[in-house]
Amino acid sequence: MAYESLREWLKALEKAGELKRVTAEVSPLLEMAEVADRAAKSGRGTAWAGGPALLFENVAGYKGARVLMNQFGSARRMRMALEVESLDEIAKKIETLLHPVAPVGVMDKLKMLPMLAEIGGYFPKTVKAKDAPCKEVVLRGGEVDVLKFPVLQTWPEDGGRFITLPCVVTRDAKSGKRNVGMYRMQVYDGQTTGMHWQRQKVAAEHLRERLRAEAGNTAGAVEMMALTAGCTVAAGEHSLPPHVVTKIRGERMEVAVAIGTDPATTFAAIVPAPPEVEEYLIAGFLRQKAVELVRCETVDLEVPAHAEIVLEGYVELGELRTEGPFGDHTGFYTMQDEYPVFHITCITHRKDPIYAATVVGKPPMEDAWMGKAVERIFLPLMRLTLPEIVDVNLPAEGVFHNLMIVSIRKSYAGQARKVMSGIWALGQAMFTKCIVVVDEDCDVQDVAEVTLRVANNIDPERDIQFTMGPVDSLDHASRLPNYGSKMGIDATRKWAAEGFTRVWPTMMTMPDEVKAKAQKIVRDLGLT
Ligand SMILES: Cc1cc2nc3c(=O)[nH]c(=O)nc-3n(C[C@H](O)[C@H](O)[C@H](O)COP(=O)(O)O)c2cc1C
Ligand SMILES: [Mn+2]
Repeated sequence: MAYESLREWLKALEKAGELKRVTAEVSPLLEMAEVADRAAKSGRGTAWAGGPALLFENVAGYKGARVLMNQFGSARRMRMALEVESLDEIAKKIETLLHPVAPVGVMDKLKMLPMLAEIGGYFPKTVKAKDAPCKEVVLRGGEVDVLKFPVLQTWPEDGGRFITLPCVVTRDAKSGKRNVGMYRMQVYDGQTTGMHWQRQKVAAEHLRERLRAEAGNTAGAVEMMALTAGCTVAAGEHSLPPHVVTKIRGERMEVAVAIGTDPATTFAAIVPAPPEVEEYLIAGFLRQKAVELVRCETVDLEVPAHAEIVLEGYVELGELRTEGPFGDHTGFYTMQDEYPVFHITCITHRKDPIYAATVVGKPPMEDAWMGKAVERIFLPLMRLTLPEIVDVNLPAEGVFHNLMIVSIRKSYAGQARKVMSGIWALGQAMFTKCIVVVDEDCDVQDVAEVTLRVANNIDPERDIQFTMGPVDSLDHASRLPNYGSKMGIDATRKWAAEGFTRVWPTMMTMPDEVKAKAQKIVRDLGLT
């Protein structure tokens, strides 16, 4: 049964022994992050499985408040969150949806009906405000103060407090479709926050769409882009004509933010889905039950009815403010940059809201498990474009955009390089700084095996492919912010068709009967 809310999820975690309550007084400034980091990394060994979820019940300065952290921080909890025994189950389900067997006769068509009916049931439903727990308390005007919630500061040199687990809802002005993305929000004051959607993300495109509509395409595309997100061109340095700036300035794009949603919805907000697919539908698909939505009070958007906290407001077109620094999941601080500003017009919340947060930092941490789930679920989608891919590994230390290891079934010359190009063209995989391609007989999940293959199999000058393209805003080494080089390593066996004329040696293995005999002798010696 799907978890309707964060509370139901919390109950399930406690019942499964996956939750620890923290009764000691802990400050949301640095202390909570350090406790959560230690919990996330606890039990770390060769088979690190992640520590428990934490419910802070004694928050310094916030009497009665509760904060949930590390809810996704273990392999088991990630499976529980998506209600599967193995994440590959979801991948298989997606594969069935993507490759329906073409119906031959009437009977086959009839057989497909239940599947279609099931998909129909995943679309979100809208409920009345009176049935939406997220509206138990409604705050407007002078009552609006986001700092009534224990928003964390996670690292000492951070620019301030940041909302770290928000589901940010925007609408595409053209298609009317909603997007839910997780983009951190720096709290400037009780009514104002930053909106850290990177330029390549869907909400940033929604904003650009509005800018294009307001400014017209003649006004200078570069400047318009600069005014949207994460750009070092300061707001005052653009060359838009003054009348266009005046026009853009009073315009708004509505935004709503849900904090503390059911786990499938929270997870859907980080999934790098195609822009046309609403995350509410993805959440419905993942939990196999429609997400209940409710209309916002002051903006034309819908939010999960069972959310703990909802912030409603707008981003003013063309307004930017310095965001950061922020201790990020690379283990480094991401530096200040200019991002849009979120103005809060209304806050609604449950009577005793549970604030949900995460801390990112040097891996492995909670987001490693979310990333692993994305890795598994996206494998069938990658295979749609690149069917030769056998398996993929995004090691936690590669922080998702720095390192991807793929194994392929190689059938023709140059195929490893074709796969690299394909990955760099595949949605958010565009950010991948380093791609390692190995043959299908190499287990990509075994990083030691991969290291051995790569180091042995490459002639560096021949097998390393460099290219240029967009890079993650978190990359601090690229020559320019958001733009730099990438590297692909072709560690597959080289073929004569690729100009390799020497003999390629085989890897050593023992005959099975020798292995069996040796195994028995070794076991008798007490060795494993
Ligand atoms: C904890 C966490 C924090 C994140 N913070 C940001 C962020 O501040 N800015 C951003 O652009 N992406 C951030 N991401 C990644 C996005 O959520 C992810 O790229 C997502 O697919 C974006 O949704 P979209 O494709 O609908 O734009 C974060 C992910 C996680 C798990
Ligand atoms: Mn999206």
